[in-house]
Amino acid sequence: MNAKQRVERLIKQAQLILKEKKHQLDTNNESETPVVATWGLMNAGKSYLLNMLTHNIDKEYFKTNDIRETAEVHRLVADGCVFLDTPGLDANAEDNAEALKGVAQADVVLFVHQLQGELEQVEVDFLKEVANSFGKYASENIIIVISKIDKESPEKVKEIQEKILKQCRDELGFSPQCFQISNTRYHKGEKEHKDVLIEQSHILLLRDHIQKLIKENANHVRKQRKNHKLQQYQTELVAIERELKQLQTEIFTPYYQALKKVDDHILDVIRPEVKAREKQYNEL
Ligand SMILES: Nc1nc2c(ncn2[C@@H]2O[C@H](COP(=O)(O)OP(=O)(O)OP(=O)(O)O)[C@@H](O)[C@H]2O)c(=O)[nH]1
Ligand SMILES: [Mg+2]
Repeated sequence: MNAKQRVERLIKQAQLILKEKKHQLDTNNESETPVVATWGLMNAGKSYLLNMLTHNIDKEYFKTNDIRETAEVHRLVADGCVFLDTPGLDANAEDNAEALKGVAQADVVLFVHQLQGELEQVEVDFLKEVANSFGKYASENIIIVISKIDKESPEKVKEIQEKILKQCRDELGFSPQCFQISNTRYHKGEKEHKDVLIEQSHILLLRDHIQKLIKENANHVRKQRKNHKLQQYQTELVAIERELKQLQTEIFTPYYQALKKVDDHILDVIRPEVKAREKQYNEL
């Protein structure tokens, strides 16, 4: 890429950032309905969980599948919230970006992790940036949901939960609430009116917790995330400005050097010659 193309690219980037910044500043978040988003690796049980939280027992509103299913953000309003289902992470870069778009709007993030062991490195990496954007609200408003607990013994679930919470504390610097849930238990419990299964699914506990959180702090969280975003834009703009200045120097340095050469030539060669001619002339 030549210098001209680099300058054009930087200017385009800056224009985009300024547009997004203006959009952020123009949006009055306070009147919006609170947003809850699921997020996590493929097949973790995100869509199934949202069906259970949004009372979709008989019919799947959010499609579920054993293979990669959700490829774009889907939304549903229920219980006074907007619920967002996002594509599973780590299928491809486009899906990851799409999922992050959903998460960027959320007041509450349900990070769904299926019971296979502690958080994978890729999950830790994804959580890092989002936890940062939540600032002091990260511990409250990012909830770790361990799904499919019907597949393991309670002891094993507890052991995995402890490991995950340690990872969050040590590697991510926040201490989230953790819910151990089973979508299938809740589904069966609702269908067959089995209260014990409903209770053992912990879905109602999670639903109540989300409602409580949203009433308490949704607006503050948005402000926090908005400020974080604005700060990020500012940092990016400063970096672009620095790069443009650097390019300016790179572009003009050869011209300055050429000019200086002409200058030096005048000083070294032409001026003495002019002086010599002047002297000759004066001696006439
Ligand atoms: N045993 C058990 N299976 C579950 C549970 N939750 C989801 N599943 C199954 O796990 C598979 C994936 O569920 P989805 O809800 O589609 O997972 P997802 O995270 O939305 O997947 P993507 O959209 O592809 O990222 C499906 O076969 C579900 O039936 C659960 O609590 N227990
Ligand atoms: Mg899904």
